[in-house]
Amino acid sequence: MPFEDTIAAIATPPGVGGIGIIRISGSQSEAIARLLYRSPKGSIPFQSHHLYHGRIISPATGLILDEVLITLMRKPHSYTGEDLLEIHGHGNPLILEAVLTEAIRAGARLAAPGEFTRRAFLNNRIDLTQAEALMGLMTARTGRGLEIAHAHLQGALHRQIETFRQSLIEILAGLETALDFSADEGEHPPPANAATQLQTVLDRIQELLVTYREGKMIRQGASAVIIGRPNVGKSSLLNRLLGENRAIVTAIPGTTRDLIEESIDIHGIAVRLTDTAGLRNPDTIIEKEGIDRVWEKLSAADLVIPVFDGSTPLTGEDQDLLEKTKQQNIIPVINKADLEHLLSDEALQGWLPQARPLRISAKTGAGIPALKEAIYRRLAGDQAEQTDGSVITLIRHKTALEKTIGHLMQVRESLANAMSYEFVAFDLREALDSLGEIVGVTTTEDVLDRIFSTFCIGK
Ligand SMILES: Nc1nc2c(ncn2[C@@H]2O[C@H](COP(=O)(O)OP(=O)(O)OP(=O)(O)O)[C@@H](O)[C@H]2O)c(=O)[nH]1
Ligand SMILES: [Mg+2]
Repeated sequence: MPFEDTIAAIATPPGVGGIGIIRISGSQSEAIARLLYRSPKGSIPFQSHHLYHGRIISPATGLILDEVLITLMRKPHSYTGEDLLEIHGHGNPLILEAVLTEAIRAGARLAAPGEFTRRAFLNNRIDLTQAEALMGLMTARTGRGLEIAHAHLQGALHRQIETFRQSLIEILAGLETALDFSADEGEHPPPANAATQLQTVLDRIQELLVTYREGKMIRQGASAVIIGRPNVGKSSLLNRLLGENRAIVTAIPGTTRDLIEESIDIHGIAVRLTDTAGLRNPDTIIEKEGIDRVWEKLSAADLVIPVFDGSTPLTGEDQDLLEKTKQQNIIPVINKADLEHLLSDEALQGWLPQARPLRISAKTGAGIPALKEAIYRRLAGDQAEQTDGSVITLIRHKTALEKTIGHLMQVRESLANAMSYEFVAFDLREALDSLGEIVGVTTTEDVLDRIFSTFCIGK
């Protein structure tokens, strides 16, 4: 689908940098290059994918705007699938804006956010999952997030969805053939192995769907708040998890006053950990302010880690805290396991019927790997695989898979009740459409607008 207009944008981030890049895509790219660029060698052929050194000169004033490297990537072998010009200049916003202004005077228009990638999608260079993976590459917070984005960019999710689609198309074709055969006899034959085939696809779609919980955590990260009465070792635990002495640790109760936040990577999930002020009846207005902040922080936390001191029996403050976090997603931790055990699991049991406390020592590091594992499991779910297999990370994919499953369940019921072919085929087609939304076969303009508007300008 060729576009009428040629788009242009500064592709490098705002601010000063070693290099700044302007991208121009569309049928006028070469004409713009020929108008603005001057080679020391005189006229050049603009061979595709070759880099040329020279200057950008304002056609109106004859002034040199920048000394650049320029490359023209001719269609269809470019990012957008159109003639794509890249001007690599000096990374000063004044220079880049001057060059961009000349490109616009020469006939380009300013690109909208994500418009280069949108053209790549509309010109069938990439599918929608790959376009989204490009965004994932830019926003990944952990190495694992990057791995997933790379896998999706290579088409892993696309291929998986296509396999599902092919299986459904086969089922549909099988039913049609059966219908043709039965037309003469005027009755429906049993749908042979359609029901088993359908169940296989359904199971595989379900398997992909359950990866969302983990995928979402990997994409957006999670927050975990460490709480407890003073001196139980909250700051020591934060330091131990981080592997550095970030928070002040002393034997004086009430050492931490403010919230201390740092991130760690737990099996690919960027977990923002918050150390907090010890919870007790505050002595001063400063301490009160610190404790108020803890309660505010708790309400938005994905996970709460209440810490208890294993070398002392349970106190009223501990019980108060247990009472107040009853509704939260918690991993209770008994610290100071290196000292004599004076706090039994049973003492906490009444408060925590489901969650068994973990024994750790922030001092020696004992139990820390198990705690990290528990944090990961609690956030990503028990089914999380920690493999590089396809993982979905976007709510858009999750919703489309759920819709697909809904339609396929309908198909299953129709088959079980020996409903007529039309019923079965209708829902099968709906399921195919829902799957098609993921890869972009059946995606509306609004959805495309929503996806690409989250991109940067120049991408
Ligand atoms: N033996 C032992 N001592 C620990 C352990 N963890 C922390 N401590 C000691 O307990 C004291 C309090 O530790 P912090 O980490 O400051 O405790 P906190 O919960 O942050 O205290 P506040 O900030 O006052 O609320 C310090 O003297 C630590 O060295 C542990 O696992 N074993
Ligand atoms: Mg502290």
